Amino acid sequence: KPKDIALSPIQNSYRDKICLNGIWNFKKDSANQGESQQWYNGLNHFRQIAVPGSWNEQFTDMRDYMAWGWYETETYIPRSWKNDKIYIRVNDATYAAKIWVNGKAVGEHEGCHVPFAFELNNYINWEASNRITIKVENILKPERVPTGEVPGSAFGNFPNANYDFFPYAGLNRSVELYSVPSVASIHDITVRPDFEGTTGFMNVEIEQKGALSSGKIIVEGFGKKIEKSVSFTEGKAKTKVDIPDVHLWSPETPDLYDVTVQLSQNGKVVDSYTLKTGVRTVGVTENEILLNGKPVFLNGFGKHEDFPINGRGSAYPVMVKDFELMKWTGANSFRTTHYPYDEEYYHMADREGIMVIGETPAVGLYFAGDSVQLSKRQKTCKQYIQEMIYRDKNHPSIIMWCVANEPSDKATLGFSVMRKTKEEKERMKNMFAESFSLAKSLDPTRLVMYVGVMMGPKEWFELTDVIAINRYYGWYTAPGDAETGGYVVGKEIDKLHKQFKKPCMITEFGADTYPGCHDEQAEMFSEEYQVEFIKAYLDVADERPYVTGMHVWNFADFKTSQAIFRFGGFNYKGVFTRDRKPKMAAHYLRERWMNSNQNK
Ligand code: GCB
Repeated sequence: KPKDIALSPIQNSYRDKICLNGIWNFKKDSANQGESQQWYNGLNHFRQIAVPGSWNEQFTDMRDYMAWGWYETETYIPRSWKNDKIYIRVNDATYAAKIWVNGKAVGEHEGCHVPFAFELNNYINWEASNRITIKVENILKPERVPTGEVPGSAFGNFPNANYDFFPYAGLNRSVELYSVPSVASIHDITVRPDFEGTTGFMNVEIEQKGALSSGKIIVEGFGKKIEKSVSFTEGKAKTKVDIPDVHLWSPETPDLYDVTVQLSQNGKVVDSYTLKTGVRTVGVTENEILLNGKPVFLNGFGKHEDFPINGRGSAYPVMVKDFELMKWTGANSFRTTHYPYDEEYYHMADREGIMVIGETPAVGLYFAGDSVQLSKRQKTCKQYIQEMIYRDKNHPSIIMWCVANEPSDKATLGFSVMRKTKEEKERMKNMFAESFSLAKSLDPTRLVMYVGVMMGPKEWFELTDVIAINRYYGWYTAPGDAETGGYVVGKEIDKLHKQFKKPCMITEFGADTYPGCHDEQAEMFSEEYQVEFIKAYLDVADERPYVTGMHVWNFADFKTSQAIFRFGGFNYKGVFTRDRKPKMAAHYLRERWMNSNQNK
């Protein structure tokens, strides 16, 4: 189980937090000599860096730099925290990080876009300031997830990531210190919602650090306050809260309840944690995805956390604008391609009524490499599933988990395909099946899916709840011929549905479009062609009752590694430009989605 990341830091009468965002000291360590030279005792000849933010965008000499970088800041710890347990939480260090506090090593973590936390009590100076040092590297490797430097990869990218989005490095999200009561503290809360008729249920599981025996759950909202006592055995408690006349969460009514958990000792509250969540169910039939028992159609996008100069760094004005623009187009959903996003995205989605497919960083998984690399990768994929579900499980907006984007049993994408034996293929499917059963066992209340690549193995769809495919007929194949593209995707999806009898989604389809490029006869890269392409695919969906969602690739243009098919270092499949101006296709989607009956 991942450590200490289930509940994000909050402030209330029992808990406190300090956000360390701002300008830090930074030093490049290309030769990886910082540890032997004890840079954790203080950096010298450093530069300034903004946290959060990717280092690749902030300096004139570090765009493609993926090796070691040292971050350093200082902070005092408030005296009021003296009796508390104190933690540091790093919300994203891409890719691997090691932390020192006052020159002492505190902990290490591998993996990007998921938080990690360590207890600091033994490392703190109370009367002086505390030096916090974080060493980060993002060296691309085939055994890492996402993968890079895959031998024989057809991508030909520089930097050599096995995917197209730029491998932005560094502290991309906030770094926080926080305190929790030391006698006992709430460690994890899992709320599994359900309803019957007009009564809602919350099945609540609580874990504490400590050995207190009693606590309370308070569910509050819409003029009601429901309180229930709970008792703990071995630090755990479980109960079911009934909510009469429940307000269900849905895109039309994103209604949220406050769920407060309290721990008490001798009748006195010791710790309290409040989260907002909703009551809704997710299900599936042969043809439909069901939300609260009713079919929903997912209109929306694949996205990226990507913006000029911020790189992959959290940029809340951009996030708010993106929700505005998604709603402006009439979208009701998005997939967190290709990694879990900053937690604020899910809070926004909960409040705005946007349905989310939460995806792990498992992208670029081609089954190249030796068996040691493959098992290491597999372990990381499973770690991500745990960390993501552990962090995000209480968001009603998340209706599906996506365990991987475009994994393939081929050695590389497309060209130099290595022939695999039957046993090898079996082994890959089994590895993949492990991810599905892990996600299902951690969260039986949501759908679990993966996203299939063009020419990828079909038999893996046996594992998924929803058939999701990324298709680019009319772009990478049949270039310039959107009509054929639509025809081919229609034929393929009919076959898939007939074979697997599951609802289908096209999770990516799109055409690179240079903003301002026009043609009276639609031609590739023109705004007209992007509209024609999107129209052809949306028509395919409209004609098929078992198609339950269409996510355009991409919401906005984004930075890529350099490659011959990425002009200027960008993927131009956005319907908005990178600075969020609409292309013709954004207007087209708005016209089409605003007038569509989303629950067809
Ligand atoms: C895909 C990938 C996505 C790429 C996209 C493209 O299938 O999932 O990450 O950006 O194709 O534009 O090639």
